[in-house]
Amino acid sequence: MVVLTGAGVSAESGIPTFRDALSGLWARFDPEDLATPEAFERDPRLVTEWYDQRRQNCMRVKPNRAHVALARLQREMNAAGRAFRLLTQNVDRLHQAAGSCDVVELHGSIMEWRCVSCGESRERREPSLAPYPSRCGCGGLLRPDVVWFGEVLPESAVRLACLALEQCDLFISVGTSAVVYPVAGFAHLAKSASARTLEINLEPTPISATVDWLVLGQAGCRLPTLLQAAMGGEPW
Ligand code: BV8
Repeated sequence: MVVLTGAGVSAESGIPTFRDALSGLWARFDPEDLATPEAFERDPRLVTEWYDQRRQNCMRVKPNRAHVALARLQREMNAAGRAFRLLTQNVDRLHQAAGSCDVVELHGSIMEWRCVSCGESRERREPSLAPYPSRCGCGGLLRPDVVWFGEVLPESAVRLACLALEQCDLFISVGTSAVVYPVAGFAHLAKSASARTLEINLEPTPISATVDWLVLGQAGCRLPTLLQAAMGGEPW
């Protein structure tokens, strides 16, 4: 079993989805304005401020029922000797906070920051990375260790994801708009490997016509209900 998650899984924890993250103060920007190497080059102060504010929000919130259900699903699948892999586009590390292991972070993590001068990369849990632009102890500029538009995904993450997709017999996509490549193509990859495919989302997406089952609703509600029906046991 392979589960792919997007920002919709973290929405009920209080993390704006990627496209909602550009509402309010940031509404006048679009992803290309902030989540690209060019934007960082052009205005490192603006970009590091936006990412640090998102990082701070990630440290304030807790995993929701969808994260908890996916962590339990992994435990139950492993206990039954079945293969399970969780792939996420999310950069918030809430899956790990809920107890999921070996999570494949396809787009990196907003909790990890890298110095563009000395290359030091580590998790940053301090309250703030101000003053902006955020700087390393060596004086170099810090950037979030996420994959920006126009950047390639981590080779190890892509390799693990492709291996899992080639071998899976059930692929579940939860809370992603399925518009960002190459991850948006994963449902097709699973299907071409003869896996059955299921999507959970608030609304249809470009993969909805491809999947075998589309379940509309909130991930924090639909996922536990589905797993209760499929796996039984204690309420999910
Ligand atoms: C690459 C990290 C090679 C940063 C992110 C033309 C065609 C095809 C591809 C391209 C193209 N032009 C350019 C490209 C490539 C580009 C791309 O796909 N662009 C798109 C916009 C067309 N991709 C790339 O650049 C990738 N790299 O291809 O490298 C290359 C190199 C050079 C040149 C070309 C190619 C890198 C992409 C990674 C970008 N980084 N994140 C950060 O977080 O700031 S992507 C960002 O959007 C998110 O991280 C996430 O991964 C992605 C998708 O967002 P979602 O997670 O789906 O969130 P979204 O808000 O969109 O949707 C939320 C969904 O949840 C909605 O459907 C909503 O209904 C649902 N929902 C909400 N609440 C709930 C819910 N569902 C259930 N329950 C709820 N409660």
